[in-house]
Amino acid sequence: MDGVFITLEGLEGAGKSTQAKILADNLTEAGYPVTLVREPGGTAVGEAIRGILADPQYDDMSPLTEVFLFAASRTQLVEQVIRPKLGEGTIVICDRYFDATLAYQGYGRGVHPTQIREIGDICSWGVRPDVTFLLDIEPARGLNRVRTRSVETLTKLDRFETLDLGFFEKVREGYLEIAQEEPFRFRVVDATGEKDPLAQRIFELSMDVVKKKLPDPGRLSLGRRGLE
Ligand code: T5A
Repeated sequence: MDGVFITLEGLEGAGKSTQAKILADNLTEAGYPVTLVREPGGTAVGEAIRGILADPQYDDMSPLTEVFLFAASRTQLVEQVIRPKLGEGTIVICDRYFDATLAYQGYGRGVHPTQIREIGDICSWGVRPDVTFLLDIEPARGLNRVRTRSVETLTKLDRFETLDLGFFEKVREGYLEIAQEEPFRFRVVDATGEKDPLAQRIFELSMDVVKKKLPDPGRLSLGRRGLE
């Protein structure tokens, strides 16, 4: 049985992690099996790679090196978690996926999109999201949320969070273009409002996709019980 693959994209501070967690809770409460992962990371190898990518001491990292490191983390995550879980009929929610590489390393850093797509195809094993939420927010507003959190939690900003506004404006433009190219997969949502109404909207839009692919959880559990 095939599961449902949901990804969340957007700039720093857009609220992806917050919304991914709420969506996972809501879908679990609705009775579906759910796995929540993030990129880069989501596996032991991926989290180690995340440490290198986030470390401000590597401010001379070449854009193509970034592409390969994100790709390495993704390969591990797809092989170890995403593909097996989808194979079991689980809903997999991933906080960022291959669109982030196109937006950040492509539009932001200037790596050629053909190179990114070729590497992306290899590292994702052809596993594509069923639906992708682009949480759209003005860069300054998103970064403001992240900087406020950094002060409140006494955590340092990572290598990306210290980049200038111009970089994030290019990334945002890139995301919006990518979304326009694939209107059937993308749902662009305004991320500037309150958390709860946004969470409700994302849940409803997710359910439209989930209901088309998975049996309703009532029947799912009856079927399972029947097999015991
Ligand atoms: N990257 C990643 C690439 O360059 N290429 C790639 O291929 C990939 C996969 C990852 C970095 O790597 C880059 C992109 C990133 O720069 P990360 O730490 O995972 O680093 O970065 P983000 O995914 O951007 O995580 P953030 O935490 O910065 O942003 P989120 O997840 O969008 O925001 P969230 O939910 O953590 O919320 C941030 C703050 O805002 C508040 C939250 O409480 C929190 O304090 N908040 C709201 N406040 C007001 N209203 C709302 N609606 C709010 N929603 C959340």
